[in-house]
Amino acid sequence: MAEYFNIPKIPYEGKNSKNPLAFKFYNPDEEINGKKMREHLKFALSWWHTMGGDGTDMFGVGTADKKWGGSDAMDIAKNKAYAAFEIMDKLSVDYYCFHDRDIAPEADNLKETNKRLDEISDLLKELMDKSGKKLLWGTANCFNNPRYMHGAGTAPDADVFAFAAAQIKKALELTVKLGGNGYVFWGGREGYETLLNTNLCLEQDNMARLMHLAVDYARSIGFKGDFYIEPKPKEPTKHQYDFDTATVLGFLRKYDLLNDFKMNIEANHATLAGHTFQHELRVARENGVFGSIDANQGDMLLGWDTDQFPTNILQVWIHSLSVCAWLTSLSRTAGSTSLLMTGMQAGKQALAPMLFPARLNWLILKSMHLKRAMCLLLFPADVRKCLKAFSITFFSLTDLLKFWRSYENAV
Ligand SMILES: [Mn+2]
Repeated sequence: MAEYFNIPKIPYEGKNSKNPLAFKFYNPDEEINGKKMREHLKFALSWWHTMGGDGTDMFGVGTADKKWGGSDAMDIAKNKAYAAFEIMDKLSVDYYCFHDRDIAPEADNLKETNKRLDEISDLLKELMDKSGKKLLWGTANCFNNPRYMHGAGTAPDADVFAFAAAQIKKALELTVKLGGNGYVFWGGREGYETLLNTNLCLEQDNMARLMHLAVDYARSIGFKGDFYIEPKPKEPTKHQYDFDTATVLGFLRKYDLLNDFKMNIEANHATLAGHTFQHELRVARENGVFGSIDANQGDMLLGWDTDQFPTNILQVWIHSLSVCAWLTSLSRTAGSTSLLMTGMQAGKQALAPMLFPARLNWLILKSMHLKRAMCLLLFPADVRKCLKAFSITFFSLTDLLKFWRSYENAV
């Protein structure tokens, strides 16, 4: 089998390693609190960004070759699968996630399209059996094809709704076939541009109807996992019905979907909604709907979803607090600093791959001597607010500085 990535498997070499292609902190099989690092948080490769994203933007065509040496569409799809399993192995990533259209290209009709999906999912299953890699979640791409220009579940056209239902039915079958832990709804076009031609209530009734159909069908074919909604406030639609976690919570309660759905929270979607990622994590956690996260970051100088790799070490640390507080099942009033510190330690390690490229930011932070007074002066207002909230809720100032010092030593 041809090799797609001309690099060796990335080893763990510890914090003193000078090898740029080595993990300094993430040691997948190291046990922390009785659980391996790779089991604390399950990292997943996204098929669309990693294997399919070719850098296309509004003003030009793609600049990265993501054909993986293939010539026709099905060739490319197969090579993509081989390449994905190679890079997952080399990076010690145990899970992947996909939209139906990421793994196999759409054909002229539904029957042919589904045949292609059967063929590629057979290959994926074979590669999974060989490697032990797993599917985190599956989803259907109900936003690319022009038929979805006015939405899928919220489309004002019964044929479009029916097509979306059929597409989701197949995506659920694939998710079950590949043993996926979850199934995601991201409704990029489930929204509106103007109320002058939109029946807002009917559209949301229809979207809920589609979700109930999906849940009923999935349970009937043995799907035991969670459904997720990925909130996003805008882009491509101006007003999206799943604006943020609080909005989605209201929707789930209204339509009696809370038993089956949780949130898949993305950092850059949170910031587009005018929130911090931490806010979204906290709202989800405290309402019992914290499901999965997309740990990216946006660019504060841009107004769109840039899906960047997280490089702000302080932000990542603050986000890890939310995740770890959840992992250790701490309530806000428990006040058990030592338990939280243990949780944070585990989380710091588990999130280490995210911290890996952030060394430069960290060096800048270090030069500030980590004095809280300095932080208050130098960090943006939302970070100051977070620090203040945490120091009141969980920490004395001494604890906070102690943790930062141990963190400084670790980095
Ligand atoms: Mn995004």
